[in-house]
Amino acid sequence: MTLKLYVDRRSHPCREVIIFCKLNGIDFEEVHIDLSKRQHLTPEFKEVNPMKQIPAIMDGKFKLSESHAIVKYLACAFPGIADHWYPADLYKRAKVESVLDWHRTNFPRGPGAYIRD
Ligand SMILES: N[C@@H](CCC(=O)N[C@@H](CS)C(=O)NCC(=O)O)C(=O)O
Repeated sequence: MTLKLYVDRRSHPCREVIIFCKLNGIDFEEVHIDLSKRQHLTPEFKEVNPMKQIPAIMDGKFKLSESHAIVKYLACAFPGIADHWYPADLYKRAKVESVLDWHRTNFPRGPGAYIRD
């Protein structure tokens, strides 16, 4: 059963999921959802992610969207993923969550905010 990634490599959250899989040797089938052709709005893709955004995955019958939720799921669902990605230790895991939340808030703002401030 192959993991399916619904992605467009022009999208940074999509690249996050692809890079995580490649770094960790997770096999996947890449399903290209071309944003410029509005393929994320098709009825077929809406079955995968009713929110009509990429990235999204299907692992067997399990469907999931949101890049951070996806990489955390993959870190737990696939064997042999190094602990440092999503540590079992509560305090270390909390630090990872903190960085992910920072990233969610600040990355979409782009570098302009840091150059200005
Ligand atoms: N918080 C989401 C963001 C997903 C997102 O904004 N995806 C964009 C591509 S970068 C998208 O699907 N845009 C199409 C739309 O919103 O109509 C994540 O991290 O996965």
